[in-house]
Order: sequence, then C-alpha cells, then structure tokens
Amino acid sequence: MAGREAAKNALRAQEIELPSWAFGNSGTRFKVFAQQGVPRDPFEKIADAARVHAHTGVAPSVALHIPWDAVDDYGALGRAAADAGIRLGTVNANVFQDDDYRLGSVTNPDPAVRRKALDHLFACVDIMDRTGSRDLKLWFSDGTNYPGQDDIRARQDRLAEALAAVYERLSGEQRLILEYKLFEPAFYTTDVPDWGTAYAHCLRLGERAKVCVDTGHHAPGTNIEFIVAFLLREGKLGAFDFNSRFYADDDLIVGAADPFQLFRILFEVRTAGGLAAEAGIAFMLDQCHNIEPKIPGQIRSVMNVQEATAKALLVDTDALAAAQAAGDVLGANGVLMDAYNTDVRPLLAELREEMGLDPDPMAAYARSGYGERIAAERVGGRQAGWGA
Ligand code: PSV
Ligand code: MN
Repeated sequence: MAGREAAKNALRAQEIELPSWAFGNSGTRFKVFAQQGVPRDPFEKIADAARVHAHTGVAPSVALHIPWDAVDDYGALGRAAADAGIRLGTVNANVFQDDDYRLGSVTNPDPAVRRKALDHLFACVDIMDRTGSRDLKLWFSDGTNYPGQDDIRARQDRLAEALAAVYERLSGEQRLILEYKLFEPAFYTTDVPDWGTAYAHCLRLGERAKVCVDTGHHAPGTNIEFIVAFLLREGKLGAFDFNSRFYADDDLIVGAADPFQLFRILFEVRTAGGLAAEAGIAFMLDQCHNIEPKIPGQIRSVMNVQEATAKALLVDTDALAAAQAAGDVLGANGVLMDAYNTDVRPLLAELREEMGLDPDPMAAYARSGYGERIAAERVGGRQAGWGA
C-alpha cells in the first residue's frame, strides 16, 4: 500500500467547493419539501457553507448561481464569506428559467432571445470581476423535443458564436467551463449533450476553456473514468460537478449510489496529477438534499469525496505498473482492489485531528447546536429554493 503520510498531505491540500443551492429547499417536479432553518438569502447560504468547512476543513469555497444568488453588493458578499472563513468560488450562469428560453437560450432561433442570454452571460463575468471568481460555469438546457423542430447544425453555429463572445470577454486567469448533459429538460436533442461536443467547442475557444464533468449527466453504464482520463490527457478537464445517480440526473449525495465508481474516477485524477492545485481542476459538488437535512448532507458528501480520494491515493502505483507491464491481469486488478477495500476512516480521522478538527464531522455538527439555532432564528422571510 502506498504511503499514508503522502496520502494525508494530498488530502490536506484537497479543496472541495460547495454549491450555494444545496442549502436551499429543493425537490422534484412533484414536490419541493420545505425544511426548517433554510437560508432566506445568499448571506445565510454562505453561513451554512462556512459551517461545512468548519467541520471538514477542506471546503473553503462556495459556488454561486446567478440570479439565485444575485445581490446588490458582491463586495459585501465576499466580505461575509471571508469573515466566515471561506471565499466565493465558481459563478454558475442560469439561462434556463425564463419564459423567453422556451426554445433555448444562446441557441434560440430568435436573435433577440440569444442577445438576452448573452447579456446574462456577460453580466455573470461582470460579477466574477467583482467576486474574484476564476470560473464561469455554463450549462445550457438548450435543445429540442421533436424531430424537425429546429436545425441541429444551425443551433451548433449559434452556440459556437455565443461561446466565442463570452470567451472573448474573459480576462486574466478567468476560465470558461462548459458542462454537458445527456438530456433534460430537452428530450430529443440537447445542444451540449456529451463530453465530445463540449470538448470540441472548448478546443476551438482556447486554453482557458475547459470541460465540466457532472457525474449525473451520462447515459446509464457510461464509463465516466474513461472520459476523465481522456480529458485529463488533453488538458481539458476543468471541473467536476459531483453527485450520484441511480437512474437519471438524481443529484443525490456523491458516492452514495456507486462509491466504487467515484474511487475509479479519482484514481484517474490522481494518476494524471489532477489532485495538485496547479492542475486547476475544480472539485465541486452539485447536489440537492430533497429529503435529508442539508448541512449534514453536504458534510457527508465532502467526507465521501475524501474517502474515495484517500483510497485512490493508497493505490500502490509501482506495484500496479509492474503488474501491468507483466501482463498480470489479476495482479493489477488486485492492487487496485486492495486500496479500494481499505478502511480509510481511521486515516481521515487522524488527518482531521492533525488539522485541529473533530475526527467525526457529522457528530461534531450534531453536537454544535447550529441546526437547532438556525431553525429557531430563521423564521419569516422567504426561504431560498432551487429556482429562487
Ligand atoms: C444541470 O442539471 C446542472 O447540473 C447544472 O450544473 C446546473 O447549473 C445545476 O444542475 C443546477 O442545479
Ligand atoms: Mn451540474
């Protein structure tokens, strides 16, 4: 088994970004369940995210979704984050919740709607200028529901034009991160349905355009670690949206449905050097806690990513390479499985103690009384929800 100390050092440096929307109410199209203590504004979402960081020590940033997290003063939002011990991270653009976008946003056949969508994307870059965010994450719900509804290639042209305009607007270290998704809400064609489409657009745009792999956005059975390995090799993996799924884009807690898949993905990241900060890969969560409490849901998610990362770090890569070179199929597989089957919880508990944290973040949060406090204090006002 590879070195415990080296593994701990890598785990200490790992940063997992939290989605602001995970703290708001969420649900399905059948029902959004309200929970007690849910934030009423972006400042309260930041307070909750900071709480997750306080207990895990590895979640120092929170991603914003605009307009859900629109505020008058982004300087004040950034200061609130800093005071709480975290920072503002990725800006996620939202061009999917306006009536004008019924037939698409940047790929809409109507130039006036395309202009409106592009203006929103520019406004998101303006926000990044104020928050100091590095990444603009773009996910488009654009697509069609019926064969013949629109010209597939023309939509690609419109998409390319919008992406080029946004890319042009970026400055300094800012990056454009393009997210793909197989289907939903469009049911026939989706304009960015897969990694190949996202990759091709990013390649044309340039160095600071990268792909986001949302683990819930593939057809069942897709080998996600292969996609990850390929994008890493091409220097085009920019971010993860971690979550897990049983059927479609379920947005459940990462590692809940298939912890082995999460390990395999993180093993590819580790062996390609993707855990190093210089690799520039954003490890983000993109989840909704529809029925479980949200803050512990996020704590558990962070811990699941850590556990899978720890196992990936414990793989004895020398032994693996030797077995691979010798054509030892079962030996190579055995090296990988030895690491996967290791109980890394004691190692992570030790690491947390070294970081001055409680070794059991879930228990520490439960003891903290924070959940009861926000339930008592956050009365009145309008609870934040997915879409508000
Ligand atoms: C789309 O399903 C998505 O994964 C995108 O990342 C959105 O921004 C996010 O969900 C909203 O929850
Ligand atoms: Mn996503």
